[in-house]
Amino acid sequence: MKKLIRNVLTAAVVMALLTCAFAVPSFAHKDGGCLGDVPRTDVAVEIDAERDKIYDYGLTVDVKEEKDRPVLATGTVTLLYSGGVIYAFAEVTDSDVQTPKSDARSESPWLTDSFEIFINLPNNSNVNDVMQYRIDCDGYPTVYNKAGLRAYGEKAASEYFRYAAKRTSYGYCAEFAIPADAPGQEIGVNFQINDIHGEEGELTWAVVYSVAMDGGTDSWYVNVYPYLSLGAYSSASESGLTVEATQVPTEVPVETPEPDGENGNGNGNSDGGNNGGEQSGNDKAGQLSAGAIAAICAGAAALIAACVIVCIVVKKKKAQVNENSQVREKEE
Ligand SMILES: [Ca+2]
Ligand SMILES: [Ca+2]
Repeated sequence: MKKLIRNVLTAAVVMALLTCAFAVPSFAHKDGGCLGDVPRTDVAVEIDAERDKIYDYGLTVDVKEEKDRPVLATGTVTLLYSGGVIYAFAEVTDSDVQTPKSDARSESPWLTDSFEIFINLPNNSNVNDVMQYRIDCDGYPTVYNKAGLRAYGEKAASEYFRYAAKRTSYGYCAEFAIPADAPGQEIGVNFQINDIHGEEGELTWAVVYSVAMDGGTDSWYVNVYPYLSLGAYSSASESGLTVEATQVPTEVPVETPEPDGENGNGNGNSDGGNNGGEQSGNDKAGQLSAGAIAAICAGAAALIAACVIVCIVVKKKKAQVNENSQVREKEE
């Protein structure tokens, strides 16, 4: 009897473990599309809001998308990779650059004319792994993530990246140096321009194109971020750009997420805790897939079924023992 119970429980545990193993979702996601390779370089880049010559050979990404609202300010960001650091030079065309308010800087810095870079270093679907770096039009830096980091201002943010910005005849430019220890690897990214305009200080924004959305991604919707590689197959020197075409990364499409145009993304860009709606949309990104949840439930059901079988067997055995003992008592 004990052997039977042991065998039933062992089978149930094995079944549950196998079910859970197959339930682990794939986190390598390509759904946003590939933006290309960021050339590696040995040429020094100065973080001074001036465009270094070497940027001419960098990877340039357009930042001009938004699916549902008008975009007024657009721009580009040009990227290089050197010594484990992403160098980014953003050029924003904004006809109404407004001086950031001090309370906006300290409490809601997305409500400033500013440029943001989102880095998902593991290129996964976990929104808590995304780092957000922002520089406003006059050079105020902020760093944020949904895992609890909130480093606003020079003293706090300087620990995480180097930065500079200045106004131009067409708007402003911002230059970033962001540590990213992932040479040759693919990382998820998003880029965003926050545009304050008009007497009321209205906010609109532009982000990078996502294949999965056929337009702009939402700020924190990591599932549909596009990705790029860091110095995987190209390099830049003062003599030009070299592309080693044989090392082009393989793009393997995976499960396409459900596009969520609304995404609860009230202003498309606020830092987590400041916008409950946006948080809900991104929580969705960090959740397990429906298939994974179903498989886990199936594993749990197998365990429960095994326990029920064991209980029935034990109950029957007890009843049989009682019956036998009663028979023995009568015989005695
Ligand atoms: Ca520079
Ligand atoms: Ca503006």
